[in-house]
Amino acid sequence: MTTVKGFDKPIYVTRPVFPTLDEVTAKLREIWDSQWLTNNGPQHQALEQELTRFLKVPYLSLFNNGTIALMVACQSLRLSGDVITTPFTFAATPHVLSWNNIRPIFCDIDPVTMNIDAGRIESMITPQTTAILAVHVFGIPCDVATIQSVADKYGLRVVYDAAHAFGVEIAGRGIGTFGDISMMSFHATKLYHTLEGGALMHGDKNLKARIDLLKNFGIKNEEEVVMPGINGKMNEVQAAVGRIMLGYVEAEREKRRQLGAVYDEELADVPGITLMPKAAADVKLNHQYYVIRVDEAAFGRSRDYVYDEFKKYNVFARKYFHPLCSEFTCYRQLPSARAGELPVAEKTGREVLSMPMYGGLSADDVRKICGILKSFRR
Ligand code: T4K
Repeated sequence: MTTVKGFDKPIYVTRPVFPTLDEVTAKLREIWDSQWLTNNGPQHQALEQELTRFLKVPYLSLFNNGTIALMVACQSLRLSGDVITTPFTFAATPHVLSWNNIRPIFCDIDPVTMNIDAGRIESMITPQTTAILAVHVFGIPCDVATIQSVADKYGLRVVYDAAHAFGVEIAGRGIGTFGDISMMSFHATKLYHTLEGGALMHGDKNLKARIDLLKNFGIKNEEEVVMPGINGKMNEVQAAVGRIMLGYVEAEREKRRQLGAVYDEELADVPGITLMPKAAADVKLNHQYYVIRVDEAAFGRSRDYVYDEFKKYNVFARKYFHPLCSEFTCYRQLPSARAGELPVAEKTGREVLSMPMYGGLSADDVRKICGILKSFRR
């Protein structure tokens, strides 16, 4: 029997992409020379233009993080009442609804893509429903066509949490062009980052003006404050790092694509392991995450066993997204969150495991991680 060895150093689910210190120092010098640190400075203006082009969207507004951006998206569309969303997401998604006094209505998910089950949305609409807040989970696009047709039929707004979907395209169209507004997160753990940061994307010039007011306290000029805004501004250091990181993102995407292919190859025939879902042929993915599912009956071990056992080998995978948002104490009393209402999400939450995925890993590292996983099988 061969014994599988662990790693000498911890292998985390991800590591941020770091630009060189020289590049950062040069940009910091520009900022010091400009004597401008925040409030729509030159780095901010430049990054906004660069990202608008890169992400192929008509309009884009930068934010200090993705959560505040999504809060402002709800405010800018004046959402209220109930909003249909997914339980299989990061806490920020339903939290922004709550912070806007909106009740999240959890809809079950698709068993393959793990995104909101677009075919179920219509049955959940009531007179209180004002919008659909869908998430392109792990960068796999939602069924945008079905979601839009349901929204059009009932006069609902569509907001996408595209936190995971930087650089994703459908048939050459930027993912941020679907729905009324899309949010992206530029958190350090994302494929592309600005240390912390985020953006809203949409196709409406008037909406951009409103969003830009809302993220700056509603200040129109020194004499007029025209709406109750918040402080959602990205500062110059974040924007400068973002400009540097644009030069890294395609290489990082390609490295992750190659590592994803190694996972696919190594785990293809392992009973009880479901690979990262594939997208339609016309989708350009970002390969940010590699997520497997562990079927306890077929694999002989549970996801929790795998997660715990991996740690003994210095591998720190993550259970994104367990617990489901509908299982949080602040939401589990909602009728849509009752046990048994969300069977696919509940099963997925028990089975998913985000595997280490970042450009600093080698193909051999991934083969070793897969070897460790296979050694757990009973
Ligand atoms: N919507 C969705 C669907 C989201 O996934 C998120 C964020 C949001 C909205 C909100 O966007 P932001 O407001 O964050 O812009 C991480 C991220 O903090 C969070 O941004 C992300 N989703 C979520 C999926 O993952 P944690 O609590 O798992 O992060 P943490 O600190 O445990 O980091 C994960 C691993 O990364 C660590 O084990 C080690 C490594 N790491 C992390 C950091 C911060 C480093 O090596 N260096 C670092 O600096 O939430």
